[in-house]
Amino acid sequence: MSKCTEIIGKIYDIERLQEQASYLGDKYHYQPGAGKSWQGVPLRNPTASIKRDGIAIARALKGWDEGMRSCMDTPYLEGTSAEYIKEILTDLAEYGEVFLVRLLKLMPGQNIKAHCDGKVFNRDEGKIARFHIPIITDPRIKMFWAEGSQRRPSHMQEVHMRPGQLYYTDVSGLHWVENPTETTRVHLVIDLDRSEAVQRLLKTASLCELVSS
Ligand SMILES: O=C(O)CCC(=O)C(=O)O
Repeated sequence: MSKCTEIIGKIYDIERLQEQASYLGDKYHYQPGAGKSWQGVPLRNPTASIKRDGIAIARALKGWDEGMRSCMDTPYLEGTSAEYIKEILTDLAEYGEVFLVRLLKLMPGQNIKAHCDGKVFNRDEGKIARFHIPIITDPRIKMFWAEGSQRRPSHMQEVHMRPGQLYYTDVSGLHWVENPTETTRVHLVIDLDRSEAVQRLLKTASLCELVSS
């Protein structure tokens, strides 16, 4: 089964998204353990904290019921500056409860190291479905999935996610991101309850091309 799925018909206004991301751009915080190369702006988390987002995320992932289900808007989602992002979240809330929401920024020439986020994100039996909406990207920036090891994978998938389009990603297995360009990649990353409506949405979606297997 594909690890990445493009959701047909879910395309958002890229100009409005870019405008909001540029307003929020100077509010980036470090992602836990990722140094300065990969940064995030917390938009929803279990403490509504903008300063201790790493701890809030850890809490969310630890006990998904108490953690994820208690996610709240942070101050960055207040006011008109994030109005369009809020519209998108309202649209997606029709499918499943909205948990953690972040703007994630990967610096030029930087990679997100290979890692697994756990069974809770599994496409078939997980409890959380992770979606991406790319806001700023370049066709050369790709996300990879591998079965087995990164160096000697038995299966591999490589996907460029196009701006403004909604994607589902299964981050339960080994995955990583490579940005070999001069562009700072910015994605809106949204975790939803893997409800029955979300599962139906995934069935009507197109599978991203498998480039090697
Ligand atoms: O693409 C991103 O910024 C994050 C991807 C990732 O590694 C994850 O969701 O765990």
